[in-house]
Amino acid sequence: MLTLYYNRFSLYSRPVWLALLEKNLSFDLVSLKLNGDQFEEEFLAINPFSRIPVLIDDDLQIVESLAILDYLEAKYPTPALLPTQAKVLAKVRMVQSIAINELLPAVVGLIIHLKNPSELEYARQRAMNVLSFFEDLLEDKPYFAGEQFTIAEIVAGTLVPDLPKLGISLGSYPHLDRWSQHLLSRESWQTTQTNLEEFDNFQRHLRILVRIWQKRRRQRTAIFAQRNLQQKSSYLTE
Ligand SMILES: N[C@@H](CCC(=O)N[C@@H](CS)C(=O)NCC(=O)O)C(=O)O
Repeated sequence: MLTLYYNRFSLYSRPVWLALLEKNLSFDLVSLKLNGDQFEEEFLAINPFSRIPVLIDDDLQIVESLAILDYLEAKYPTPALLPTQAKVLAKVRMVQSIAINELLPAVVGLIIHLKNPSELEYARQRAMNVLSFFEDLLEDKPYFAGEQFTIAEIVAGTLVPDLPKLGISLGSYPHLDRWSQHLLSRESWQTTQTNLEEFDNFQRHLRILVRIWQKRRRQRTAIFAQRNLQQKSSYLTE
């Protein structure tokens, strides 16, 4: 049985949730409140890095969203979410990495830097740079891999459709706009997409992130220190 530890608003969890739905797998969802659940002993035993998503498949525990997506593809290959042709695979992997490494931090920046004009502008330009790159890559194809829906849609498609809510219109990116509208109409997106009110709450929560990060850093320091001490003493007594 598959179990996904997630949170509805987690930008890293949503691609995994979408992949499970797109692959028509049956799974249980366990929602974690990120104001403390991630530091509970029970969860730390599953993920010592105290982050979601985590996927459990019988006796296997997998952390890190990209590792989970690869696992799902290898273990449940139908429908395939990765192309096999080298050139097309390279495009899909590029979109996936750029979405996570460039667009996701830009989205967070657009939300948290409302009162810092230079940081906000950096986030805006960073997001638009990604959009231009994606627009050229997509052209007039239905999906980044051509006719095949892939992980590129699953990862970039959790971020691009929300940009208009953050003040970046897709009007200048007609291919991405059409692609985004199509994704929003899919059943899996309808299930996982946050409505406007939820998205506003999510933004408010992220804006107090700086204070939350400091608190989490202290909590993580204490947990890591205790874990490292236990490791050292078990080594000495062996
Ligand atoms: N590299 C990890 C990042 C996961 C991550 O940072 N998840 C966030 C939620 S979106 C989290 O669990 N944060 C908990 C915290 O900051 O304490 C992945 O790809 O799975």
